Amino acid sequence: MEWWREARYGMFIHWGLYSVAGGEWKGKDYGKEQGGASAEWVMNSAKVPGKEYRETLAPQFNPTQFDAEKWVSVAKASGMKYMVITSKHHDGFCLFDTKATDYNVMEASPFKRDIIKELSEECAKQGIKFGVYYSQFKDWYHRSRGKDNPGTLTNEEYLKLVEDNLEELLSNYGEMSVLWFDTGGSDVIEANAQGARVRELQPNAVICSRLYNRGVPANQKKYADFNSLRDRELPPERMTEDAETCMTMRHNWGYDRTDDAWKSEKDIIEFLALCGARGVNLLLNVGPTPEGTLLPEETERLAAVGEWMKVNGES
Ligand code: FUL
Repeated sequence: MEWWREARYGMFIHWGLYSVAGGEWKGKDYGKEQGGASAEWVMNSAKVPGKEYRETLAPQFNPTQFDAEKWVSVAKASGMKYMVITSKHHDGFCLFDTKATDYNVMEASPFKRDIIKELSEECAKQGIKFGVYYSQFKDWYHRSRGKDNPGTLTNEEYLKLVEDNLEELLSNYGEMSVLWFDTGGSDVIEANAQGARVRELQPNAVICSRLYNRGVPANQKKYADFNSLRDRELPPERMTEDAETCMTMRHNWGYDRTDDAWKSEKDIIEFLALCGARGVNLLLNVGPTPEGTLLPEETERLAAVGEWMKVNGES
């Protein structure tokens, strides 16, 4: 945990097929500022069947301007010490080369570049810790959700997919420093098995408490290394246990075409300072465009934090 405790500030990246939709489906806005769920939830919000979602968005996912070197440099210059990207969000699409499903960047999209590979290698090169977000429980594409949403896999097959994906993520990308599981609804036995596998394959990786359901008592969260607080949640007093909160720069986590609720540079810096004072790490989110770029509003804010960090001797 040592590097993680010292790191304090990292980059969160929400990127996937939903970035192409940009919070809209068939001309209707499903982004959070419209009172709906966040943009990366569009598949669920607009009740899009898996096949239709894939056939509409995957052929359009071709972010030719993606440049891992740029993203990692921007994070580093902002004083960030680690990076966590959505390897598979709730829509089930894998941003990495996997044999376990063909619903992935190499086979289902024209892009055919392993995003996790490019970013992990660049992070290693520039000395930033690299980790992945992986939605182990919610998967609206693969996992059956009843008669109306059959999914492509049975529950048993789905658990095997998670197992295989973890094996790949933990074996094929060098050092994996963070496993950011999300919204565990799985039972404790399942979660423990997944945690144990992480320990086996990457003993130094740090595991997010969202591997477990929120209702599980702390002493049963066997493999949770740090407590993931809610979005922008901070305790009133300094934490004694390892904790992290996350925050996005506007309303939505994934790219949204119309969201202009940008937090100011001052808001972000003050929140980061407060996180430091309360002993909580901050994972600050960007939602890159379908072309593969960070938005100017994001890079400006990240640069401003970097300046502040320098002036205050933080990086
Ligand atoms: C939540 C997810 O449902 C959101 O889409 C986002 O990824 C946020 C950071 O975590 O559980």
